Amino acid sequence: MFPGAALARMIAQIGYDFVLIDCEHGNIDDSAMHAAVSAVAAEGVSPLVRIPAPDNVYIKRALDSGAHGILCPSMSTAKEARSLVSYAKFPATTKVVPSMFPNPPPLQVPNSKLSGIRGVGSAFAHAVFRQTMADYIRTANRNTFIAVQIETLEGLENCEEIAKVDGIDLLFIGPNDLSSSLGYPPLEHEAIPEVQEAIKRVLTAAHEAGKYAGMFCTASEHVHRRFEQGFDLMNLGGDVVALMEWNEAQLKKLSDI
Ligand code: 3PY
Repeated sequence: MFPGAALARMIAQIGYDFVLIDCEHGNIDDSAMHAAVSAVAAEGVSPLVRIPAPDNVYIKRALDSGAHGILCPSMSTAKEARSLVSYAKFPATTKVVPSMFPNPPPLQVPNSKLSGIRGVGSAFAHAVFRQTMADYIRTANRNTFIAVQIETLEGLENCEEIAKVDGIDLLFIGPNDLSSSLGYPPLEHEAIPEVQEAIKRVLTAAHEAGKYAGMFCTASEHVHRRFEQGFDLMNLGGDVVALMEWNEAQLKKLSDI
């Protein structure tokens, strides 16, 4: 959530598989997002960007920075999910000019169901992937990861259809928003049976569609429990909370001074 390449690099060095750069709720602008993506990738860790909304501009900016994938909040319908995928995928190449492009055509994007409308032109993305630009363009449609958050009643009701959308790789539960959307206090979600049932529904929807399921977690015990339940990808808290909790705990121990 905090901007800064040094901070992003340090978090990447801790041992995580990915670092989520939060441009939805975090204090991270476009320029800080670029810096964090490069810093995380340089440590051999995957930079994922949580974009503010399912908007073509945000998606293009995140993927053009070289992010290995995006996480989109509040996905509501399969139609919206299809648009999201199309913004994140280059158009498949359907024609070649043999005289200009020897075998294999250097910029050809394989024709597949994942053809979209992503614009070509980033000078950064291929470097973050340690590829040539041509290789990046050829492989990005299958290498960039697309995750969507199920965290509203509407998203929950449509989660089976959203999971089936080609190109959506993972359904990620935002338990606090999901709890709010179901009419319960956000931070109490662990104790609310209806929210827990909703969480199971999303997990099942993802796996039945052959996709991954993930969940926002704030502590290692939560990660462990969700892993045992069958979830595939969890985050673990965040920088701001970690900083505050450590300081509060240490300061409390000094309260007798
Ligand atoms: C949620 O818990 O709703 C989240 O989206 C976490 O940021």
